[in-house]
Amino acid sequence: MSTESVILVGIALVIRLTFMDSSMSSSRKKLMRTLCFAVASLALITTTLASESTRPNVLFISIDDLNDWLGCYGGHPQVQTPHIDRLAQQGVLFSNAHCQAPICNPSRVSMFLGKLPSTTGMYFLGPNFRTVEPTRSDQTLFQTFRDHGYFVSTRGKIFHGKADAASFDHVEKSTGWRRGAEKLRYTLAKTHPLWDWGQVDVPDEEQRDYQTAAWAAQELPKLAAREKPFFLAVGFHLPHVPIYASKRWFDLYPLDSLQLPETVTVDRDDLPEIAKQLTLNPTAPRHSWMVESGEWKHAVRAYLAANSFVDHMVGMLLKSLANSDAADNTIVVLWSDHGFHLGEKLRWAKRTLWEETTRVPLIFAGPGIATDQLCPRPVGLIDVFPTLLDLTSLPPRADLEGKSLQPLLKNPKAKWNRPTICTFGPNNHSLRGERYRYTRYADGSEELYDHMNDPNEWNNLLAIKEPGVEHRQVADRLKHWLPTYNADPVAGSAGSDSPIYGEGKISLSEAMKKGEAKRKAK
Ligand SMILES: [Ca+2]
Repeated sequence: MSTESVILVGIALVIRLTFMDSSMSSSRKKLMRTLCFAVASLALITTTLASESTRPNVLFISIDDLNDWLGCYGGHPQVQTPHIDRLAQQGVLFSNAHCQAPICNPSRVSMFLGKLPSTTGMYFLGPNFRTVEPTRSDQTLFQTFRDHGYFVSTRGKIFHGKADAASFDHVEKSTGWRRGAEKLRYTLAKTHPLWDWGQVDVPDEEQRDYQTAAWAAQELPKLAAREKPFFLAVGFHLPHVPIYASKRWFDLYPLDSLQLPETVTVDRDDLPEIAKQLTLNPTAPRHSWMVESGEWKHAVRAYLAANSFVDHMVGMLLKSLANSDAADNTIVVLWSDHGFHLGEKLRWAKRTLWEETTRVPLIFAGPGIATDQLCPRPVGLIDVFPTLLDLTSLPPRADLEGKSLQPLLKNPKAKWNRPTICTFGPNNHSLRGERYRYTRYADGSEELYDHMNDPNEWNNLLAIKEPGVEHRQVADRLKHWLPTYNADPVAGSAGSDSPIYGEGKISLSEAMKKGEAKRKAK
């Protein structure tokens, strides 16, 4: 019986008693009325408690810097990720999901606060959102679930940097091996010290991400046995640089048959200058170096190996959940904070407004969600917060800028009339609709790509002096969705790693020193 029906039954009984047998003495009537109120109230309390303890749990799985190189996303023809592929079959895979910022911190802050970077001014790697206005006192996704009776627990990389204390009932400290100062594969003097990849001779069980997965797998049956519903947030660090895995995972991808991403040498010729500058990350190796040094295939192989290793660990979590009492009452959400270029558009890493960076895996499975469905509608990580409130029947929050995906989780072909947006730096926005990507930079220059005919975004349809009327109309239609407010970067903003914002004016070796000093300071 729902809370509403209990209230209605209570009211009905009171009315019935009010007009009951007139022969009954007035004191007796009063007593009956009081009893009736007490019964109705007790039923109401019991029902409310029951609905709290039967609310679905949430298993929230984050994978850092994971692009579409998953079997179910088809981003690389050789990648092997059987566990994530199976999860997609059990739920809804969003094939056109995008982050709201193309680097860790602002992407995660936007997702967890449910606000756009253009609203908060959080555009770059720093500062921490708790140290600045206007986000200092914001209530995160996790806090909201805590406030509604959930036990919220976490381990691994969920926030960029330290876990936000107010967000969790329990933060389990990471343990396990991670690459130290030694280099695995190459020594290019002028890149960030984290930039490295290769096979490691360290058993999987000893590695950091594995220990995170093993802990979470042990924790799930315990959480399932609790009276309160749970929200477990598990964050994997791989395949973020340094990209490594053990021999078992490298052996899946023999070098001699490895396929590399498709590129065209003139790809960047039709880009506005601001696009070239914005994406000129001085901490990553240049694509030309990757090709000339012969390292391209080694990095691609390491990324594939790391993805298969992470997939194995996701499998550990899903197996534990399936064997637990919470199997039928848990929503699983798997996502990444942004994608990653491995040579596409002649670039490496993130910090771009192109498809390989903005597109992210996003999969939902569990109660109330369709199974084995692919949803092509353009959605964002910012939509996850309102969706989870909806799926768990928690009250909606008016301050959230995303939109609940619940209609699409029931019917993945349902109508959806809005594009999604990704922002890098103030007033540089890229809108992704179902077919087109439209990008407008702060200086007014533009890009337009037709994904039906150009999935690699090789041809900027607005680069020619007089673009066709049809393309101009598409751009104008999408432009309507650009934010009208663009917050200044918050105080202490840093970590754009772009020449546009000054930081790129330092030389590559200075960038490297800066990175090393930061690591030592930790
Ligand atoms: Ca990241």
